[in-house]
Amino acid sequence: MTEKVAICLIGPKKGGKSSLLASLADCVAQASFGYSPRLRPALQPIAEAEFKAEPDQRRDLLNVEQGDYDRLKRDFSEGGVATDTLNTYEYYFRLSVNGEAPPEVVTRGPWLLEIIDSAGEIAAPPDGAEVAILNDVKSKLARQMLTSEALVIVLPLVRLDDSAWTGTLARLIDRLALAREKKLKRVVVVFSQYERLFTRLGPSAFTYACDPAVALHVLRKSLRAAQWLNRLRALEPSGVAVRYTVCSAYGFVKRFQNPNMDPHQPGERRFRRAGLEGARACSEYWRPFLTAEPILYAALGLDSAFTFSHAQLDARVEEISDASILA
Ligand SMILES: Nc1nc2c(ncn2[C@@H]2O[C@H](COP(=O)(O)OP(=O)(O)OP(=O)(O)O)[C@@H](O)[C@H]2O)c(=O)[nH]1
Ligand SMILES: [Mg+2]
Repeated sequence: MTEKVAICLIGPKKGGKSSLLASLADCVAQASFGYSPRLRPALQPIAEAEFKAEPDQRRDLLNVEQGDYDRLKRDFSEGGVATDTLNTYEYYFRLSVNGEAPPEVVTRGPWLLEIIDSAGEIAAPPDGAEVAILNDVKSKLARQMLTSEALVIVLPLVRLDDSAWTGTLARLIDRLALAREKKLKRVVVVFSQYERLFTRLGPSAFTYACDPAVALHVLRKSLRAAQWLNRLRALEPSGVAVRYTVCSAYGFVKRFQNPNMDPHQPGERRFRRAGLEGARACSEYWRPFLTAEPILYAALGLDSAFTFSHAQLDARVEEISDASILA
C-alpha cells in the first residue's frame, strides 16, 4: 500500500541541506550508499499533484514535469544557491524497494515522500543575530516540523567549533522533545561535506571513506565536540529513533577515487571536464556519497552500514588502526 512520509530538513545556513537533497536522486541511482546492493531502492521525483492526489487518480499524473527538483539540481551543479527565507520549499518523490529487504519493509510501499527544505536562518539562526523572517514562514516551518514523521538535521562536519548556531539548534531540540502533538518517529543527524576529511589521501580517499569503521570514529569525535546533541537522547523514551551518519554531496570522482572538489578552483568547484557544460560535465565523474542514507532511514527506518544509534556510538571504542591519518 502507498504510504506518505514527510521529512523536514533543518540545520544551519550553508550546512548542506539543499546540496544533500539535490544529490539524493543521483546517489540512489548510482547505488552510492551503505545499504546492500540487493536492496535495489528506486527514487523518482514526482509532482506535488501526484503526492496530493487520491490513489485512484495517481496514474494520470505520472507524466507531469518535475521542474522544481530539476532546478535545484541545476543550481547545485553550478555551485549552489542559498535557499531564500521567503518560504519553505517542498519536493516530492516516489520511493520503492525492488530487491531484498526485511519483510516489514517490502510488504509496504511504495512510499510517497515530501521533503521540506528551507533557509538555515529560519530554524537555526546564529545566536543573538537579528534575522528578519516573516512570521508566516516561521509558523509554516514549525507546523511542518510538528507534522513530519522524520527530521534530518544537517550539520557541516568541518565547522563545528566556530558555529554560532548551536544554541538555537539545541533549544529547538528541547522544544521538540517537549511538544506533545508531534508525529515525529525518526531523527537523523547527518554530518555533511565528509569528503573534505580525505583530501590529502589522493586516490586512496574513497577506500577510507567506504570503511564504516572510519565513519564511526569520525562521528564519535564529532559528537565529543558537539555535546549539545546529547539532548536528542531525551526524544528516545517517547519512541523516536535517533541515528547519526555522514554524507558528501560533492562525493568522489568516478574512476579516480579522489574527493570530488578542486581546492585550486575559486569556491572549491567540483571536478568537471573542461569544455563540457551543464549537467553532463558533472555527471561524467561525479559520484555523490551516502546522501541517500538520511532520507532512506527517515522514510523506512532501515539501517545501513553507515547509520549509527546512540548504543553503537556509546559502545566500547575499538582501535581503528588507520584512523590516525584523519587526526
Ligand atoms: N566540500 C563540500 N562542500 C559542499 C558539499 N555540499 C555543499 N557544499 C558547500 O556548502 C555550501 C552550502 O550548501 P547548501 O546545500 O546551499 O547549504 P544549505 O544548508 O542549503 O544552506 P542554506 O540554504 O543557506 O540554509 C555550497 O555552496 C557548497 O559550496 C559537499 O558535499 N562537499
Ligand atoms: Mg539551502
